[in-house]
Amino acid sequence: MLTFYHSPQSCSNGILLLLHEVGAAFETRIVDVRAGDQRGAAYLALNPKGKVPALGLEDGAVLTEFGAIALWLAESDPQAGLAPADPTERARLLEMLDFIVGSVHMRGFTFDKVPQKFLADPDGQAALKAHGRAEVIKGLKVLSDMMGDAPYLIGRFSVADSALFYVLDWAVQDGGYDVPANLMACLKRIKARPAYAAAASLLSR
Ligand SMILES: N[C@@H](CCC(=O)N[C@@H](CS)C(=O)NCC(=O)O)C(=O)O
Repeated sequence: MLTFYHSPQSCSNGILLLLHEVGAAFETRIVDVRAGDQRGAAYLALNPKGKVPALGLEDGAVLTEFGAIALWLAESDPQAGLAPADPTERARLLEMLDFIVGSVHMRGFTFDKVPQKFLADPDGQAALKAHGRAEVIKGLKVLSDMMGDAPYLIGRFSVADSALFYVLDWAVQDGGYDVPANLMACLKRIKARPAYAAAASLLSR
């Protein structure tokens, strides 16, 4: 059985969705990042990065980083078709995944949501927040253009959409962002998937 370290409403929502997409057997341990659980000694002993998501494997190893966990889950169930085998298609998938997590999330939402983590000065925080919001807006436009008329980022549901899912949810719920129509339609599609219904009770607090 896998052990999933999760904070509802955080980026680990995307991994929760994937765990259900592949029908994994797992137990969930809540690590409430708003309460600071990720900085507790017990959690740091298993993930010194002090972040969620993390995934404990059956042999005791612990995987961290959204992209690594997402690809591991895709490989655990090749039949689910969550990551293409073709090298170029796979590189495109990684390109999207990395852009969503590394840029839209880390350089956009992180600065928008928690500028106080980086700067004490209120004016500096306001500037950082504005920078984060501009990065999110730019990122959503890039993703919208990449998706075009397709139903999902690479045409069919993939691990890239699990990352898209959590950033779109943030954009709609906390951010008041003007989300492009094709991305909104994709979010609606993701929420109509059985995995979303299965995950629902642990997606929010
Ligand atoms: N690069 C990491 C980022 C993970 C991350 O930033 N997680 C946030 C929640 S969305 C977190 O754990 N924040 C707690 C903290 O930074 O103290 C990944 O890809 O998994």
